[in-house]
Amino acid sequence: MSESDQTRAGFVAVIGAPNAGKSTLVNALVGQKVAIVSAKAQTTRSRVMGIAIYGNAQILLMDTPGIFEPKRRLDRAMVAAAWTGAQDADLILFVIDASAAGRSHVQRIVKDLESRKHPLIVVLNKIDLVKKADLLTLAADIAGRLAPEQIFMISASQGDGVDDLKQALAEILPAGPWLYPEDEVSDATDRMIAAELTREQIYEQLHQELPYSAAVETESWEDRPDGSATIHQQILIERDSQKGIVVGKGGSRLKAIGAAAREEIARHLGRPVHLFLHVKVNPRWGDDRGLYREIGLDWAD
Ligand SMILES: Nc1nc2c(ncn2[C@@H]2O[C@H](COP(=O)(O)OP(=O)(O)OP(=O)(O)O)[C@@H](O)[C@H]2O)c(=O)[nH]1
Ligand SMILES: [Mg+2]
Repeated sequence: MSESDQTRAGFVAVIGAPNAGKSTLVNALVGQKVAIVSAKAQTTRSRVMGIAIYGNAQILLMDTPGIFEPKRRLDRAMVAAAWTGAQDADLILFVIDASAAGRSHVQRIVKDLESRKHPLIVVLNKIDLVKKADLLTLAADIAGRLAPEQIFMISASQGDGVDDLKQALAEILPAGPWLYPEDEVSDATDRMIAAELTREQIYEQLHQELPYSAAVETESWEDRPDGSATIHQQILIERDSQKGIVVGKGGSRLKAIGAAAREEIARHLGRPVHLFLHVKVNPRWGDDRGLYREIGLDWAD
């Protein structure tokens, strides 16, 4: 086998501050949606693997929750999941929102990465929002402090620079057999993805603290003889007073969340979906071990 026939495969941990564009980038590299995205910070709650292929390389991208100063148990579990993802990887991909690079939690991650053991690629994202001169200053600062293998300037949402980055990742990964079937794009089960797609609508359609106080669980799933799926999900919220907001006037908000989520889930599955949403108040869902397991998080003490 010649050198160019040699397959490559490896894990890339995609880390960064909340809202940097990590999940957007993972979706862009994979070429389809495997991770949910929102304009609000702290959207991703657990590690999700997206699988991208470039030439002979299988790039296993670990999307991780944003790294910030955790307060609640859920926050601690999320940040722990991000750093564990980084430890397990062959390469760290550090995504920085170039328009918000001065923020304290970004600077904190830079500091933490100074003593890393892993090879590092830095991505300056959202270049569509930043002046070229500022971008070059930022790149020089990061190069001086972290000495990464490479720095890329991209726009994940517009696709600029994504292909060059993908090629670089493919070239840096170790030689070895592919670790997943070639048609697989994610390690998440359909049950998990369906719950995430409903949660994405909660981030999209509800505001203030509500998305952060909500979790979604797929309760039951029935594949029907006509090829459709009947899915029941529970939206867990922390307080009685939040119920009215989620349900809306005459049930209108819950209906809109359900309609949009159903469409997304049906697109993901490639078949019709009947989606039933139930709202349940549970002030202690953030302390429910079973739910952590369901969403793929380790319990944090
Ligand atoms: N202008 C611009 N916006 C972007 C770009 N990439 C991502 N975004 C937006 O940034 C917001 C956050 O994107 P996400 O992909 O959810 O960010 P994340 O880093 O995964 O966030 P967490 O999961 O909360 O840590 C969304 O509104 C995206 O549409 C970009 O290149 N340019
Ligand atoms: Mg995310």
